[in-house]
Amino acid sequence: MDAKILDSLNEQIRAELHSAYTYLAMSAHFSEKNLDGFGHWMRLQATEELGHAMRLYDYVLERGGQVRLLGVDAPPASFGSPLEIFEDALAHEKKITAMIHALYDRAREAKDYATEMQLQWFVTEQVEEEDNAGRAVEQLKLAGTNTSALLMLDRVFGQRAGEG
Ligand code: OFO
Repeated sequence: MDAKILDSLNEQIRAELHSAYTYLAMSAHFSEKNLDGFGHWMRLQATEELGHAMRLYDYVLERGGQVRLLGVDAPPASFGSPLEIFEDALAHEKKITAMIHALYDRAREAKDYATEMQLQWFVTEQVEEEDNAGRAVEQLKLAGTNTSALLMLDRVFGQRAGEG
């Protein structure tokens, strides 16, 4: 595999692990605040992110490349309101989408068709990721400062089921 593509894939593994770390920190924060539904949602999201990292990890190995696990930055130690947290999640997903698109471009330029195919799954997944976070932001905006509405959303988010 092209060395630059391999570096970018290892970088993407790091980004997905960082996403998992970030969502796990958000989950812990929500649980500490007794918003267990949002905590559950974030915990599942962290698990999904780990799955994304492992999908790339397996792919690199399958292609005979070297998996290099890079350092993962610590997530923030404190968080704002539920709305601010989901706004951060949406902004984070937009950054991840941009990374995936840049990686896709690189695979195209290198005529690395297998990597391009692999990344197609991620392109589709990012549409869902942004949609999920975006809908949460809009719902939290609707709830505003209404505590009953917030608690109702917490219950709804607590019903999120894991994938597969
Ligand atoms: Fe891996 O999609 Fe979110 O970050």
